Amino acid sequence: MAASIDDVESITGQLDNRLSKLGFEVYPLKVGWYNSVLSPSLRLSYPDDSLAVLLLSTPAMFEQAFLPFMEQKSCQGLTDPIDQCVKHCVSSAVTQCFSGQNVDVRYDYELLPSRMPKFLAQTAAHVSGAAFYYQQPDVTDQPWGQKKMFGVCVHPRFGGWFALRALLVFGDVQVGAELVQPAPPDCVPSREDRIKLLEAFNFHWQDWSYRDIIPSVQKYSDKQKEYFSTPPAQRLALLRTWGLLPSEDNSPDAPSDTLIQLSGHG
Ligand code: B12
Repeated sequence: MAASIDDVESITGQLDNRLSKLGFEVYPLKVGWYNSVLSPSLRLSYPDDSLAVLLLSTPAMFEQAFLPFMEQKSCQGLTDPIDQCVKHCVSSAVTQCFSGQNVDVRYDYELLPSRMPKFLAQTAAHVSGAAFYYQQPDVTDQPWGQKKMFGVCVHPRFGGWFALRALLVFGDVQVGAELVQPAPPDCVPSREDRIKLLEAFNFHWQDWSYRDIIPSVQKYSDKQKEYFSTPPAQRLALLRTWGLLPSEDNSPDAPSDTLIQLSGHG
């Protein structure tokens, strides 16, 4: 269907209505904005005018969605608890808002058979205007020689205290020129700070410092920091000490720490 700007606002509004109270933000984009910066093998196979929506989690997601999800004993099986929670929130919202419609939901942790991610979350964040993606070429006169430095997105309100979670592609919704591409706010404009940011993200990401490259309106709570700084294989044990999972002795069905497959991205 050819969609007007009102239709786009209705789609993002319905998602926002269900997901903002759980600590998520939603940003519309056109597939063409994303595809135009990628090589053909990484592009999404949808027409350029197709509508997509990027979802990210803010610091509030942990307390507003994850802990209640665990308290309701909704976590099951062998996949990462945060990934299960995000999937539960997003798929319930999509089913409730768009039942019968063709929505391709891609999560940040999913891989294609080629082992490439199902979508490049940072590229989607940049082209949707959600968060500037600072990459190696964004630093003039680079000090790192031949070394490959991973890039990092900075959100104008949350700095680095957020995670990119999913891309929803509405293959049947085509938007025209009324949806204008917003530039992501360049909140780390100086060369010196960009070097500091990329070095913190690549060499010291465990100390959280890259997340504080700009002041943020909200950060991860101490509990959330404890969770994400625990190695993925020990997170189930931590959830047990918090009383959010049955102890292994009492429950033969409890997921095993050694079998669990974890993405671990926070
Ligand atoms: C694989 C992966 C890793 C790997 C490899 C990292 C990498 N970047 O390749 C490892 C395990 C090392 C890793 C580690 C971490 N990761 Co990681 N990781 C991912 C994952 C799943 C895929 C990244 C990937 O493979 N990209 C493919 C490469 C080729 O893409 P690229 O480098 O961006 O190159 C493309 C762009 O340059 C684009 N392009 C070209 N020209 C232009 C121009 C413009 C303007 C634009 C916008 C794009 C563009 O084309 C290129 C491809 O051809 C993403 C989630 C996702 N689905 O995207 C998270 C992700 C990047 N990781 C994330 C994080 C936070 C981390 C860690 C801190 C761990 C943690 N606590 O979660 C560490 C930090 C890095 C480190 N020091 O090790 C976050 C980053 C958030 C942010 N603020 O940017 C992400 C987005 C996950 C999330 N849920 O939020 N990670």
